[in-house]
Amino acid sequence: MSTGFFNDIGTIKYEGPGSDNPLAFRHYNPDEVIMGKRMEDHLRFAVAYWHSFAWEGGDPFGGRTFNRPWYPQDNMGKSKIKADIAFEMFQILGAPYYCFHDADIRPEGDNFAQSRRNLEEIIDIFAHKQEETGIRLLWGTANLFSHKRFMSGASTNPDPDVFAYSAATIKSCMDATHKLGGENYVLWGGREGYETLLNTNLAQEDAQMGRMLNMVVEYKHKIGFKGSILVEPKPQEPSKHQYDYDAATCYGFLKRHGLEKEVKLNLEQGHAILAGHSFEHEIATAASLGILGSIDMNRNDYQSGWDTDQFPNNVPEVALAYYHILKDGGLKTGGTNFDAKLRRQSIDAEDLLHGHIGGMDICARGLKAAAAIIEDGTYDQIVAERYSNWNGEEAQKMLQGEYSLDDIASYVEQADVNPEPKSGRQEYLENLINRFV
Ligand code: XUL
Ligand code: CO
Repeated sequence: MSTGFFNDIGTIKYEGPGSDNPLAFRHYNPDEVIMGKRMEDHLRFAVAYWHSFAWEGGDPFGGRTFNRPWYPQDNMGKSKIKADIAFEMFQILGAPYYCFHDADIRPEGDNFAQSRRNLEEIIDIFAHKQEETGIRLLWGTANLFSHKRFMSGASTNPDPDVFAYSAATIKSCMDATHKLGGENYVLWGGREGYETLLNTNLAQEDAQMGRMLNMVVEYKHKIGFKGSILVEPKPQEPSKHQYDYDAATCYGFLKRHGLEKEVKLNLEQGHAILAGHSFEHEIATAASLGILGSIDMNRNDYQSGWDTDQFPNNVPEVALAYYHILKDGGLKTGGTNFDAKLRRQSIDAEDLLHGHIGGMDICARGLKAAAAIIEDGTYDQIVAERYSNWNGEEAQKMLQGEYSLDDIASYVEQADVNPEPKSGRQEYLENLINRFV
């Protein structure tokens, strides 16, 4: 039964590129087969509960701008209304997945046990709704950054009681995710970092964070959770410096704590930009290290320098992201989560639909372009050719460690090795890629 929140708008349909209906898809066609797989199964879209249903439209200079029937979000009755409308929106959009933090979906209790009971009550409702609608959970996570108890970090807090409270919260969120058949569990280190080095012991905080993630992995195996454990890199905001800075930094952390085979990454476009990278840099880096898990597909405003969490609208950027994902074999347990929010002036219920429809269409265009690049093959061939001399016998011996530095030095003199520079062909490659995007 419709809640009426979306004015009884029916499900959004694919109408093709010529459609001028703003409430239709022009490119996202779930059943269209791309490289042997349905588009829906490639993209695995998820709606983020927090931005669409918990965030009230505030910014550092002003409060709530939205008016929603589930405000104030401080009691179970309102949480249930919010759940009804959230699942209605997932269905209208035809989004196969959603994601949540504990704090998005339930009111905070007077103590930990009450908060956990509130969570469990809502999880039972979600389980029922999932069964009714076929909508699934892409990932669950714990909000270990909003409440003031986490102001100095969660697992990296100088107070062991906060570490313990965080561990208990993560356990309850892993239980909830497991119960709902979630396909991943995410840890974003919201305040796992520092505001000033003057009060911070880096080695101590690294040990705490490493122990917490090891416990998460131990618990995953204990309960038989089959999904992936994902860490989400971000360099700063809210903290001045966050330890999970970027993909490469996270890999170092995982290696240091013996977790590189157990944990993968959830990469966010906006976080990549904050770290001074491109999104495709983060994706390609994770893929090359074997730890690409899932993506948060939301961009930042390039002028403001903040994590503005906007819906994607740049096809060339999105195409390169999906190119590297396809080359890595696709998203597997991961998905395309819109960790994206409306602008605070977009106060209508319908704006929530426009944001997602546009994002889904942009991703579909990016995916199609990426597939076309791969199917054409010219680009891959040029890159392969660039390294092709490494296939030679002597080059392979150098790479495999059969020659030492002095062996190679003698060879260079004997054979009078005198390399001729070759063009990197950047402009040619840019033009080639632009043929597809
Ligand atoms: C914050 C962010 C989070 C994580 C989940 O920048 O991206 O929403 O995705 O905690
Ligand atoms: Co995110």
